[in-house]
Amino acid sequence: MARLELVSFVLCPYAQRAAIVLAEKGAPFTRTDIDLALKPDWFLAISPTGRVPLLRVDDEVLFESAAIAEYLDETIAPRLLPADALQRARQRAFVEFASGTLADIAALYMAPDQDGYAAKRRALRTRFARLEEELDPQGPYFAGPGFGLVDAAFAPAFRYFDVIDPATCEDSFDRLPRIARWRAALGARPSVIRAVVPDFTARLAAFLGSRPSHLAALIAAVTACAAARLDA
Ligand SMILES: N[C@@H](CCC(=O)N[C@@H](CS)C(=O)NCC(=O)O)C(=O)O
Repeated sequence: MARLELVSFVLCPYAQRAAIVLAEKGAPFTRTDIDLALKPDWFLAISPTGRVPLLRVDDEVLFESAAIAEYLDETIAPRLLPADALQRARQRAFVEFASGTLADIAALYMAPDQDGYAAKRRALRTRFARLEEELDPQGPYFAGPGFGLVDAAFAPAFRYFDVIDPATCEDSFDRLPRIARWRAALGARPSVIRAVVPDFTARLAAFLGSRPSHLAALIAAVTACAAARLDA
C-alpha cells in the first residue's frame, strides 16, 4: 500500500474532509499540520495553489479536497460513492454544494457589521432550506443509511455552528429537521470526531473571535457574560 501523508491546517474544513475519508477507509496515514500564516518553503514548493489539504502518495502530491477524496475512494475499500452513474454525479455536485456552503459560512463570519451579517445569514438559510429538500427522508446520512463523500464534505461545515449558534442565541437548523438529524449523526461518527484535535471547538472559537467581524463582537459579549457569571 502507498505511503500516505495528509498536509493540513488544524482548523481547515477541507483538510477535515480528507481526514474523514481516510478514517472511513481505515487507511494508515501521517498528518502534518502547517501554519498558514507562515507557510514553510517545502510546502510552497509542492503545493500548486498554496492551499491545504495536500495528500502525498509516496512521491506524488495531490491537491484539492474533492480530488483527494475521490482518489482515496477509488483506491481503498469500502466505496463511498454510489455505483450508479447518475447518483454518483449527483453526489459530486453536492460535494461542490458543500464547498459553496463553506464559502457562505466564511462570508458570515467575516461580515463586518450587523446588516452584512444578517444578509449572509439569510443566504445561508436559503442554502440550508434547499439542502433540507435534497436529503434522504429516512436518513440519517445524505443519501440514506450509508455514509458517503457528501457526508464527509458537509461534516466540517456543521462544526462552525457549535460556536456560532451559542454566540448568537440562534438555532441555524430550526425547522430543518432532516439537517438537524444529519448533523447529529455526523457529529457522533468516529471518523468525524477523530478528524480534528480534541480542543477544536475552543480553537475555532478563538479563531472566529479574532476576526474584525460582527460575529467576533457577539462571541466577545458571550464570553464576557460567562466570565461575569463565574465571578458572581
Ligand atoms: N478548493 C480547495 C480549498 C482549500 C482551501 O481553501 N484551503 C485553505 C485552508 S481551509 C487554504 O489553504 N488557504 C490558504 C491560505 O489561507 O493562504 C479544496 O477543496 O481543497
